[in-house]
Amino acid sequence: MKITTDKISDLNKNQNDPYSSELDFLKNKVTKQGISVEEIISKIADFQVAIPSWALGAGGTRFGRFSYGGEPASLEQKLDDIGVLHALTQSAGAVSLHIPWDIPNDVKAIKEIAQSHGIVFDAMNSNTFQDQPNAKETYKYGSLSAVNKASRDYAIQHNLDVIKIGEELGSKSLTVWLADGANFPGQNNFQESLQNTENSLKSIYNKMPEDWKMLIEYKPYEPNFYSTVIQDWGTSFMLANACGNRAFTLVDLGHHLPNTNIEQIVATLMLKGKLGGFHFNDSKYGDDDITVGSIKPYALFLIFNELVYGMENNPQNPDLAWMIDASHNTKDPLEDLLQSLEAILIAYTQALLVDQKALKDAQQENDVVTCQEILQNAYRTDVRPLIKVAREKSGAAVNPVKAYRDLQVRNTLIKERGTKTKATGL
Ligand SMILES: [Mn+2]
Repeated sequence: MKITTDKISDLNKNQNDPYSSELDFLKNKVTKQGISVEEIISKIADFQVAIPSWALGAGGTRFGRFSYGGEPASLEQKLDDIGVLHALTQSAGAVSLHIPWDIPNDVKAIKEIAQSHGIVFDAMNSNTFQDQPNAKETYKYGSLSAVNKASRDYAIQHNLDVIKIGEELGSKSLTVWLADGANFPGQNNFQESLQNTENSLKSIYNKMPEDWKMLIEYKPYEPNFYSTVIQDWGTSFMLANACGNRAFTLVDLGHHLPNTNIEQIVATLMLKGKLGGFHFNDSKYGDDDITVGSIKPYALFLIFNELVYGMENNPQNPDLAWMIDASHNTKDPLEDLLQSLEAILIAYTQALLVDQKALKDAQQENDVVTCQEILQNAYRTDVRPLIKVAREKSGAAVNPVKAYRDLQVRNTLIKERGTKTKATGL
């Protein structure tokens, strides 16, 4: 299914959602604060988030999986689904692939489909957390960290294969997330596991093309419950430094223990020029992978406040690879992704409204009350009219979820693909 720009502009014309009076009110308010409305609108329009190929079908828990029907069964169909999201929002202009599930049969054809939707290939993701059919070595006891050299070499080669596929598609980065760790005390020698991981990552890094980046993700627990080899940002940072200046830490919001101050981690990494990528989701307990902003929107805003500060003040940090990393057990996956994109843009826009100069002054005066007032003044601003106008200007739907429903996207996908298809890559 392809949504044309004509269809979207018709929907925008006929929508019962006139937002012009709210927009005028907001423009007045923002202009009085000395902020350029046009600059904010163009920053919103420019913000692009990658959609991972594994978020387009119904996810699941280890207890079960409930299909939606019309799920993409091939890489071509996954790109078509992201094309729908991008047509509706103009902010989902990238895909992040997961190998081995997304190996293209015909690279040229896949590139053409992506191009027709305005989608570029963002970071490539390797998978060494499970054994594929006919695998010659096992990852049961770890991959890049394994005591068994054959398993380590097999995992290194897999990452190099992923880079090769990514090069053909035009990707420029590799994301490494390891499930490696231990379920029981005494199972692993911590030092040996970490050293093996460092050596393996260096082997991959040294063979990466010169214009590629390596993004190293961390996670405190799960699937291993006693220890994880790359457990936190400090370990990832250390490994990135050991590899070289094109290796960076990747922060996934769900990969922290409860109450971790993620905004402080972001600030620290950006100061050191080592924040490479960001995975969005939300959680109540752990790596819940639920809709961005659905549980802790204020935390998301505080994180964006540091990201915006870092993007403006830390030229030593590279442009960030933004991606949604979520799973959907009870919502239509595409509607869920639309809600996530909305939440990301809201938090980003609110952070753009923070009066940085006034905040700095208040901090220098140790005026704690004013510091909080400044942050919460931005957070409590309903910025949605700015997002709507940015969308309308860039040819997206003013209200993407409503447009998705008005256009009967899910029903059309079910008619095209049937009810029994299953998206791969989870
Ligand atoms: Mn992630």
